Amino acid sequence: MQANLFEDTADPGFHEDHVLVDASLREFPRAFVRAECVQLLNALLETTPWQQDTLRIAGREIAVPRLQCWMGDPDSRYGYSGIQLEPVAWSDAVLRVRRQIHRLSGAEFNSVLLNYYRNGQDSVAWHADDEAELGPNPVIASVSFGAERALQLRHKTRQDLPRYKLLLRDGSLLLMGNTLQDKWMHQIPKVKGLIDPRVNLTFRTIY
Ligand SMILES: O=C(O)CCC(=O)C(=O)O
Ligand SMILES: [Mn+2]
Repeated sequence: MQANLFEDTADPGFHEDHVLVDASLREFPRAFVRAECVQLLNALLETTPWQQDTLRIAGREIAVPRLQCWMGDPDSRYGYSGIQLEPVAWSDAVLRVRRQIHRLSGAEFNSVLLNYYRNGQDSVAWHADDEAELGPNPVIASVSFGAERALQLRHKTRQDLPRYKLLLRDGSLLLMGNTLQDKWMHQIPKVKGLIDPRVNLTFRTIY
């Protein structure tokens, strides 16, 4: 009871910095209070036009292991691994999330990639968000609702550095610093037996 009370009244601006040699992450573990998290997860699940995208690998069409939606200002077209994403218009739920992210980060974002991990079998493989449209050193704001999942990071060239692991909790914001995409890769691995859904929003600026 006491722990919940603390969580519900905790300051959304509370944050912790993780320093990874040549990059940094700023974690706001309680960017959204618990009551908002439940409302926002449901609203995002219900009002987002989720799509099953496919990747072409060695001439074969492979379903991406999660559902996605690219949302943003009309001119924020985005593509990766051969997928071209046309933005859909901002939904009320996502605008509500964006307002809080602008407040906490002091940065502005004109687009967002939403990922819906239906259960532990959905995942995202090792990658860096380093596409040209994002500019040379993009700051990306990653917001999570629903099931807690691990974010793993590994350095692109320094094999001597250990992997870094962070648990992305319900209602958290992770600001990925400006050198992270250049120096590090990240992934969300599959989790056996997990049945709970998770929605992640990565707010970006497209130039
Ligand atoms: O789900 C996450 O926390 C990360 C998603 C991600 O890395 C991406 O969409 O680029
Ligand atoms: Mn990413």
